[in-house]
Amino acid sequence: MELHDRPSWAHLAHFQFVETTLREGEQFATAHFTSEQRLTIARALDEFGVEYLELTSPAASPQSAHDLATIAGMGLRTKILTHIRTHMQDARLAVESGAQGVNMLFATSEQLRRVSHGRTLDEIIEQAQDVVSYLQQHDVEIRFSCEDSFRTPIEDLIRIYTAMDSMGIARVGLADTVGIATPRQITEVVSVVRQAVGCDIEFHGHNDSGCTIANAFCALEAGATHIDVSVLGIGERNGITPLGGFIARLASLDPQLVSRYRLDMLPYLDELISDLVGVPIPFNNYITGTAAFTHKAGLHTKAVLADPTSYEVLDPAMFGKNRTVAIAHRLTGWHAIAERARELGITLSETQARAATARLKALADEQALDVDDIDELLYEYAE
Ligand code: HCA
Ligand code: CU
Repeated sequence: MELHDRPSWAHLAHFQFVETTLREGEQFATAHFTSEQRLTIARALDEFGVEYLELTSPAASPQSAHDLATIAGMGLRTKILTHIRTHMQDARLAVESGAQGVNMLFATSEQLRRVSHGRTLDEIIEQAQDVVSYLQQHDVEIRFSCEDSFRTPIEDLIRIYTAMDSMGIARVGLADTVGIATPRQITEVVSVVRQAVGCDIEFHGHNDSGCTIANAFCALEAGATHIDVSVLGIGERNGITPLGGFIARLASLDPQLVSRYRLDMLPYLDELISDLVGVPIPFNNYITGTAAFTHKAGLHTKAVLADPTSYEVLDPAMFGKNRTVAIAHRLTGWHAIAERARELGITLSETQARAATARLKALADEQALDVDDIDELLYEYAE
């Protein structure tokens, strides 16, 4: 590739979303979805077009088991998974629920093995074998994940994943449970696992140290096929890869990578979950934050008015959003002021527009202004 060529990202289009607002998202501090809300969320995400929904284990509570069965029976396009421990008891409940697949996990890092089950790798594989055989008899799609994969020695990961792969499961999962992995580490570990197994690879990453979108992206580049996300990234602690943020990562490289989703539903999805968990959408949120498409400084607004791609890597219209050119402040420029005058049906010469802008800047130094103040001033110039 020549340096000036734009890279092609088409090879990344094969990925599938495992949307886990109804499992990981339920582990968010203020999440407590009613049955009706769970159904609303499932329908909306199905309409958006995610390939999989991951739901809370039927072993969690009677209502969880009931809602899982209801959602699995709704005939949605998306496949319904439930997240279970690698236990026969959970596997039986999963089969009874009618879920099409299970995402099961086992703690494998030394830190977690010590506090959670104390088993050796051989014992983990042996226990998994029984559960896998049982699930295979019932035609359930199986994913096996090593909890805390990135604090598990790579030899241990490979030993477990190759054993699971040879049992014929659909996917292995790598989970950055504690949000510690770096993008380069993800690239390395996923590449090694990609070489070692023939099955699909899922990535699940927490955001404790702010790398979750970069990590999911590196996992995809290194050969992961399934990416776990939740709406707004809600999950345990400060959450996981946000659906909208990952969409932004890909759409900015090539909109074709995500054109199969109903992108115009993203604002609705973010608002829905924000309402249900009682947490506002952050101002700096990808795509749906209040400031995501606001341009302010004169140089920026001039360029954006001439060609939006000058300072925008995402087209707001793709997501049913509008850009905002902020003009009521002292950093404003005369191009933006002239544009506002045109919107009001006022014709200004360049000299008039420059003069109006100079007055406005002086005013803005003294007090906060809003658009009405600008409009008033422009009408004065029109007279
Ligand atoms: C947890 C489990 C998990 C599981 C991820 C997976 C994690 O809540 O601790 O099944 O791949 O982050 O490890 O969410
Ligand atoms: Cu998690």
